[in-house]
Amino acid sequence: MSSKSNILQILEKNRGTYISGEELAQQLQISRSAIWKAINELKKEGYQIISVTNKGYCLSDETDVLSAEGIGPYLTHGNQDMIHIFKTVDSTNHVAKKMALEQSPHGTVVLAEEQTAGRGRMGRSFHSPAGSGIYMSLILRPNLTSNDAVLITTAASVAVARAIEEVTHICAGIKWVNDIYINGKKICGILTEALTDFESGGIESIILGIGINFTTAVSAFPEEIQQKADSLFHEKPAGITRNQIAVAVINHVLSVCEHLQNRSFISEYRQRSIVLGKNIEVIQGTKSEKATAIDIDENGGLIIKKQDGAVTSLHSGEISIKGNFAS
Ligand code: BT5
Repeated sequence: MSSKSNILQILEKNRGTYISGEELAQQLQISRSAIWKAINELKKEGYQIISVTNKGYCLSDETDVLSAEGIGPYLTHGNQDMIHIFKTVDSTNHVAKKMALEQSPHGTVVLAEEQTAGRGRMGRSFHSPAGSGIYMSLILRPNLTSNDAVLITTAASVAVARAIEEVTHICAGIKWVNDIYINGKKICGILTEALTDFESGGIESIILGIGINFTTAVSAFPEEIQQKADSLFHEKPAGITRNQIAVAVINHVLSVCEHLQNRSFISEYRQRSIVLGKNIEVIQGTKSEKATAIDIDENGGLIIKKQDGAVTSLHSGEISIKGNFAS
C-alpha cells in the first residue's frame, strides 16, 4: 500500500480524533515531510483533514468520500484488495462484468461516486449523480444451479434492507421483486445479471448491482420520478457515511449468499414486503391485469390471486401497487 493509503487508513480508523505527525511517521516509518505531502494530496481528493499545531491531523466527521481504506478494515467477508473505487464510470455493472470475465474472484466489489449510464432492468436507466449515492456491483461466484440462482435477487434485497437498517436505523421495506422502499418511496434499486458458461450452460458468475440514494435531493431526480423516488437522508447525516453503508451491504450480501439454499431469508423477505395483502397491477410485456398479492413462495416468486379467483406465482414481470379496485 502507498503511504497515502496507509495514512488514510489510520485517519479513517481514528475519525474525529487527532494523530500527531510524529506518531504517523513512526508507525509508517516515513518522514514528516512525506506525511505532509500525502495529507495535502488527500485534501485535494476531498478529504476534510484538520491540521492543528501540537495536536496533529484529524479526519473530520463531515468527510464522506468512498474509499477502499474506509471500507476494507471493516469487512467480515472479503478484503480491501477486492474493493475497486472509481470517480466516474458508465455503469459499475459494466465494469464488474469485464472484471468477472478477467477472472476476478467472488466478493470483488466495484464502487463509483457517479455513473453516467447507470442501468435499471429491462433497458431502463438508474439516475446516479455524483457524490450523493452508493453505486456498487458485487461479483458473486456461488456454487448454484440456474434454478437456485433466482434466489440471489430475493436474498440480496433482504441483505440490503438489513444493511440500511443496521447503519441508519431507518425501517426498509421491499417492493417485489427487489426495490427498497422507505415511506412509500424507492430509495434503492437492484439489478442482477448472470454470466453463463457457454460450454456447460451453467452460471459462471453473477453481477449484483445495487444503487442507493444517500443524499440525492428530490429536485435532482428526473421530473418523471420525483413523486416516487427519495433518498435515505435529505442532508449529510452526522456520523453516518456512505462507506459505512457499503461495508454493511457487502457483509450482509456475502453472508446471506453462503446460505442461499436453505432459504432462511424468505421469511424476512415476507415481513419486509410492502406489497403483501395489497391490490396490485401486474404488468407483463404490453399486458397488464389486476390482482391481489398474497404471499411469497419458496423461490421468491410472488403469489397472486387474479380477479377470476385463480392463484398463481409470478417469477418475472413488474407490479405496481394500487388503491382499491373499482370492481
Ligand atoms: C432498478 O431497475 O431499480 C435497478 C437499479 C440498479 C442500479 C445499480 S447502481 C450500480 C449498478 N450499476 C448499474 O448500472 N446499475 C446498478 P428498475 O427496477 O428497472 O428501475 C428503474 C426505474 O427506477 C427507472 O425507470 C425510474 O423510474 C426509476 N429510477 C431511476 N433512477 C432512480 C433512482 N436513482 N432512484 C429511484 N428510482 C429511480
